[in-house]
Amino acid sequence: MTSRRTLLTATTGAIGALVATKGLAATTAATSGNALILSTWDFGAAANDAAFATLAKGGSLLDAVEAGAMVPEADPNNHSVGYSGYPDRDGHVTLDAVIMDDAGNVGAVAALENTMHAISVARRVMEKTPHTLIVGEGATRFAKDEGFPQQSLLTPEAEKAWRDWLKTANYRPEANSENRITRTPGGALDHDTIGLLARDRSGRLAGACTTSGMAFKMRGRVGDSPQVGSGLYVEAGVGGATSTGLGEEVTRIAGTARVVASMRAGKSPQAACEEAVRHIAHLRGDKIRGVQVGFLALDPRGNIGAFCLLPGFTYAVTDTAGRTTVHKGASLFQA
Ligand code: SD4
Repeated sequence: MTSRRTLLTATTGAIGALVATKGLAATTAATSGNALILSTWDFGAAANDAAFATLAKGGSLLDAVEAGAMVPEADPNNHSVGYSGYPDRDGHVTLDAVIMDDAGNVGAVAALENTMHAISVARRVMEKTPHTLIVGEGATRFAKDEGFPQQSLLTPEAEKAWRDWLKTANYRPEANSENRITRTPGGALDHDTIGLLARDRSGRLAGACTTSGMAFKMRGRVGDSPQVGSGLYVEAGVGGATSTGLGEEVTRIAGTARVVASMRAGKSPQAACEEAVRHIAHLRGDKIRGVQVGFLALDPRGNIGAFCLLPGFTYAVTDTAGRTTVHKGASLFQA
């Protein structure tokens, strides 16, 4: 397999410094037309590498995005995807995930408990049931019945964060907590959803999105991530899109369906992401002050789009040679 290393697009050698830098760096041109795998946030780099390795071994696009999504799901230091995700306000870790190919095959779970790899359960929904989305107790039972290992997903660190949060019980999602170097459990409401898009050399596409959602959310709350057309949408010959940030703001505009619709109508992936972000701003005005939403898009030729409301959104791109770079997304607002 090609040897690769992760490159940053800033002059500094650390993500922390990259994120701390004010201003925008629209770096899509560096890889446009050559992207194979695209994912949200800096930690997407490791997920992309797993996805690329899967493709290199002859795996399918679905295999690749699933393998990528499984990386942060298993990471105990990532507090908003899979194992060790921050719980809801009642202390339950609940996971949301969706997987989709460009032929309209899709599976999703929401409010899943006790299974680390929500993305694999979502794929099982797609492959073994007549449904596209199973939620809550039914999803949890389905995963158990399908033989997925059952365990508590609440780590001591996440439990402590929750208990600290209970002292104020103030639900106030913070923008870009993903990129903090020092995460303060209980202080920062981390929300590190990973959304992945991948294509093969013939231009077929697939995507995956997995999260534990907003930390300390209401019990039963489902965000954008597992909802087709909000957290993820993929369409043959047109492109795919995924989202991150405060899910309610994505869901109310069916964000990724909108991005792909714009691409279908002829917009570039970049213009399509920008249009969706501008629409949220137009629709919501002052209500989205301090709120982050980011979209990524990939077309069948490997052109990418990335745009967000606030500075601080980062994303990872892997090109056809397997080289992975981390970029800052251009934003509508400066702060
Ligand atoms: C949610 N969109 O549950 C997710 C959270 C997220 O970066 O993406 N955070 O609302």
